[in-house]
Amino acid sequence: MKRHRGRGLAAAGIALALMAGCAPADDNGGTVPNLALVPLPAALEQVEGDPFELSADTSIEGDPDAAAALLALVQARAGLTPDGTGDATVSLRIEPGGVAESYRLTADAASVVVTAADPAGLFYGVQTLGQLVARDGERWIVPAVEIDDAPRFAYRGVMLDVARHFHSVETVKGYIDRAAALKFNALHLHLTDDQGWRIELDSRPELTELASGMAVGGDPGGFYTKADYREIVAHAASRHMIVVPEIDMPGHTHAVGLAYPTLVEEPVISDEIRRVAQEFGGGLPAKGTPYEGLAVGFSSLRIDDEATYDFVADVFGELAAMTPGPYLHLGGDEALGTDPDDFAAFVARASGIIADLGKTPVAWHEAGDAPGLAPSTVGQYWGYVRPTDGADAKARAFVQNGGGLILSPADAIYLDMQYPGKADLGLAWANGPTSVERAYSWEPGTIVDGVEESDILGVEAPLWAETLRTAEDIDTMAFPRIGAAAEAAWSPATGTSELRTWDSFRTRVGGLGPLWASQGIAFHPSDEIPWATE
Ligand code: TNX
Repeated sequence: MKRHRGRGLAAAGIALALMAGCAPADDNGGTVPNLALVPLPAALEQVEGDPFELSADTSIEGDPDAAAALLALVQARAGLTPDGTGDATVSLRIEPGGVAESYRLTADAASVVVTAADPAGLFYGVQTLGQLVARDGERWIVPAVEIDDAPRFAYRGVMLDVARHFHSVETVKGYIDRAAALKFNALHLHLTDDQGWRIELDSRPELTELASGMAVGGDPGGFYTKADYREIVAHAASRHMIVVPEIDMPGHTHAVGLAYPTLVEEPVISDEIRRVAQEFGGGLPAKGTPYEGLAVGFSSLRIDDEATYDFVADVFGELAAMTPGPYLHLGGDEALGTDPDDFAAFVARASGIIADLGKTPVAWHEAGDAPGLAPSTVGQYWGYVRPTDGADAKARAFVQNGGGLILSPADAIYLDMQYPGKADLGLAWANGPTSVERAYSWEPGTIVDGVEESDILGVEAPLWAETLRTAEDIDTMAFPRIGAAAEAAWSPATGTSELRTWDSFRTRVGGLGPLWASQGIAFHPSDEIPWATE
């Protein structure tokens, strides 16, 4: 068998096949598949030789969880149920010893073999295999390949805002499935904000009794019972994801005042708050009245009242007990209604409360330079790809304090930003609408000067929900741009091969259209992408 070899997909033939916008015809009148792999694997070699043919007679052997995941993918994509006993086998095995979350996938005419260092790696190998399944005339095939893959970053997150609009357990589980398929391993749930409190707590039942029933625009609210939350955590774990719950403080706390008026200050009404009320409606915030608008930065917990810290300890104590993952997120963004010294004192104490619970605090970048911030607090940077207003210095401060950094550049991977030419969903404050190309064209290693690769914990794509009411809205805003975030989080650095480029990505992501359609994902059919139809 003749082989074209080349590390990291550098072999010219592969690159051409991948970058061709459409699939050329082969001798059988079928098509030579483009390798629609997102995120791009660390190393891939396309082997010359016959592909593996997938049929009802194929036998899937090995790890039962991985086999079940593969079966579901193949049934959705190809309408096949490979439960045969034929010679053609797909073998799915764990072979401990490799890098965490890594896997190796080889496919040829006789077999497909996926071996992985751990269950997560095997799950990711199966996801890659699902992306490789392609129609070839009347057949379904897996092209002959050798893939060695492992993540660039340990933390690969998506964030869902369930506070501005509440989203059901089913919707959250669906988003977990979609994100895990792109090798994300963390779901950050933004559980509270000015418009509503979405998590039931035994120690503070008034929060959900009095502050969960509302949402932006007068839409219905809702909350997760503790059992719901545990169900989400368990579903995430089954897809190798942790849940990172966020209780946003000391700002974004207007809803807390509906349950505990003595814990919050009067809203601070700035000109910007008035402007947002004029543009988007919802009126001006008034203490004790539900807030249904889009303004941010007017509310604050009372910093000087010890009762506030009893509240913080109750809330994070209960959350810690039902969250197996290592992180609790305390928010800390846009606390414009809080005096800066008070803000610093608050985040220092809140992060200390979380650390004392045995968890690692996470905070938005504004909290980075607060004296007394708990050591090792993780920072989440939401500034621009080119930092403004000292946001990078604040992000750097977390690293100087012994913590890692999560990168969420707003003008690239805020998935709630409008698409160009599509203003019915999303906001546009982060440098205007965000094209798929802009979501892709940034490099995590060059955002914050003076931060080493090893200081970057990972990448997270937030999805704020002021304008998003349904699961379909979530799909539309996330897909395809979530693929760009997945690649930033998982794949080797931008430009390290000709495949880690926008030109390659747009073709690869376009090749995923049929798979996404088969899974019922309501992706935005962006005209930047050459979508494959089969
Ligand atoms: C900024 S960036 C926010 C959220 C909004 C979002 C809308 C950050 C940490 N906070 O409060 O929902 O913009 O895009």
